[in-house]
Amino acid sequence: MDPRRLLLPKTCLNKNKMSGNEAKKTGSAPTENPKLLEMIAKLMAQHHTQGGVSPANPAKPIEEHKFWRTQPVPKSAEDSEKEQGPVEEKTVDQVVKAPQSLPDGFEWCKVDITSEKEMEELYDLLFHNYVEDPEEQFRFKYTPTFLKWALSPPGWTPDYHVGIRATQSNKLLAFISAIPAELVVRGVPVKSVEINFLCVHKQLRAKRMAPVLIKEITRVVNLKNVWQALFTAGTRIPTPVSTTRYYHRVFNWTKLFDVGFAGLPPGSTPAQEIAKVALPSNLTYPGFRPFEEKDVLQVHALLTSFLSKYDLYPEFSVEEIKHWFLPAGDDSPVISYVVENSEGNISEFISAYGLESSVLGEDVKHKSINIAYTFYYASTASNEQLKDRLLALFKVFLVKVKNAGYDVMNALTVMDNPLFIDALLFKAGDGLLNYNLFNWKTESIHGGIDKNMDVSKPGGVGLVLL
Ligand code: MYA
Repeated sequence: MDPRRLLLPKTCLNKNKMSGNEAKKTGSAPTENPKLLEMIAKLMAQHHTQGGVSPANPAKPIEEHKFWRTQPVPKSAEDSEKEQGPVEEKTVDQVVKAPQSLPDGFEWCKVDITSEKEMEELYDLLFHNYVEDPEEQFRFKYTPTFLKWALSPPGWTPDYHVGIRATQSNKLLAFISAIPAELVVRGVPVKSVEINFLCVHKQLRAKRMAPVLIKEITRVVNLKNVWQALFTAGTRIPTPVSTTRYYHRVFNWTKLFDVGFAGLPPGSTPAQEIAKVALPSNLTYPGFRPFEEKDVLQVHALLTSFLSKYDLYPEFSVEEIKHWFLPAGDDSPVISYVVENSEGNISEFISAYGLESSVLGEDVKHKSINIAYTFYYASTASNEQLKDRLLALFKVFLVKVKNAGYDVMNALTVMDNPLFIDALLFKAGDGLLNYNLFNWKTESIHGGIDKNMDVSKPGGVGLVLL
C-alpha cells in the first residue's frame, strides 16, 4: 500500500486500503482542480481494485482461466442468471477415492489443528506467505489461536485441513481449508463448506499448485456428500455472486500514518486528522453489556431472524453461536456485546473480530497494526428505526473496540453496514471483496455498492468470512 491510502483486510489486504477518493485528498495529488482530482481518484480506485469488474480491471474471458473454465461455476454473469441451482450433479461413488499424485519431492498431509507444533507450522507458512496488499507493505497475521478458532467450528473435520509438505524436509509448503456451513441462498438451504486460507509458499508460486489444492479440497468435501462451497477473493474468479467493498474507521491516526496506512490530506495537519477521528473516552447505552453464555439461545433466535432478510446468509446452529461469538479466553479474537432490556430480553447483538496485520520491511516504526473487523449483528428494531438504532449501537461499540486497543475498524459493505458507514466516518478502501459460490448458480446479489463502487444502500449479503 502506498502512504496515500488507508488499507487492509481479508483475502486481500488490498481489499482494505483507503481508496482513490481518500487518495485524492493527499499531498501527492498533482492538481487542485476538483474535476481532475475526481477523475484521478476514480482511476486510482480502479487501478487498485483487484476484485470487481471495472473499466481498468475487466473480467478476463473464461477461456483464459485454464483451471476455472473446467470447474462447475457460472462462466459469466448471464450464465448466473439461469434458474438457481447446482451447475452439475454427481454422487459420492463418482468421486475418486485417492488424492491426486504430486510431483516427486512433495506429499499430501493433514495439518493437525490439535497439535501446537503443527499450528505453529501453519502460522509460520501464513505469516510469511499469506495475503499482502499489492505494494507489499502489510500481510495478514493469523495467530495460532485465531487459526484454531477459525478452523474448528462445530462439525469440523481434520480431513478439511489439507497441506502439502516437502518430502525431505517435511516443511509445510501449501495449505487450503474448509469448514462446514449451512447457507441459505435466496431462501434455498444449501449444504456447503466455506473455503479459506489457500496459501502457496512464495517460492512455489505460478506453478499451478493452487488448482491442485482446490481439486483436492473439492474431492475430500465431495466424499462427504457436500457439493457446494462459498469463498471470498480479492482477485476476480469466474463468476462472483456479489462484490463488496472495504471501509475503514480510523482510531489511531498517528500510528496508521506512521506505517503508511493513512495519509495526510493537503492543507490538513496531523492535529486536525487526529481531531477528526476522535471518539469520546466512554459512551453508554442502556443495557449494553458483554455477550455471555446465558444469552446464547436468545442471540441464536435473534440472529437467525435478522439474517433471514438477506439473499445469502449462514444458518447458525446454537453450537455455532457459542463457537463464533462467545470469547473462549483472554486471547480470543472475538468481541461480542448484547443489549438487554429491563425484562431481560436481548434486543440487539453486535460483534467484531480482531486480526493483526504485519507491517513489512526492516526499518518500520511499528511491527503490526491491530485491526478489528465488523462481524455479525442483529437488532429487533423495525425497518424504520434500524438506521438510528445501528448508528447508536455502533457508536458505543466503536468506543469499546478502540478502548480494547485496536488501531482501526474495517467494515465491508455487507449486511446493513451501508446505513452507518458514512455517518460513523468509515472511509472507503481501495479494493473490493468478491463472494463466489462453487457449483451453485443464482442471479448476482447486490453488494452494498453502486456502479462507481461507492457505498450505496444495504445489499443482500448477510455473510462475513474471516
Ligand atoms: S482467498 C486467499 C488466497 N490466498 C492468498 O492470496 C495468499 C497469497 N497467495 C498465494 O498463496 C497464491 O498466490 C495462491 C495462488 C495460492 C492464491 N481463489 O498455483 P497458481 C487461480 C481461487 O499458478 P499461485 C482463499 O483462501 C488463478 O485464477 N483461485 O497460482 C479462498 C489461476 O486459475 P485460472 C485462485 O499464485 C480460496 C490459478 O489459480 C486464487 O501460485 C478459494 C493459478 O494457480 C484464489 N484466491 O497460487 C479457492 N488465486 O488459470 C477456491 C489464484 O483458471 C475454492 N487462483 O485463472 C473453490 C471451492 C472448492 C471446494 C468445493 C467443495 C464443493
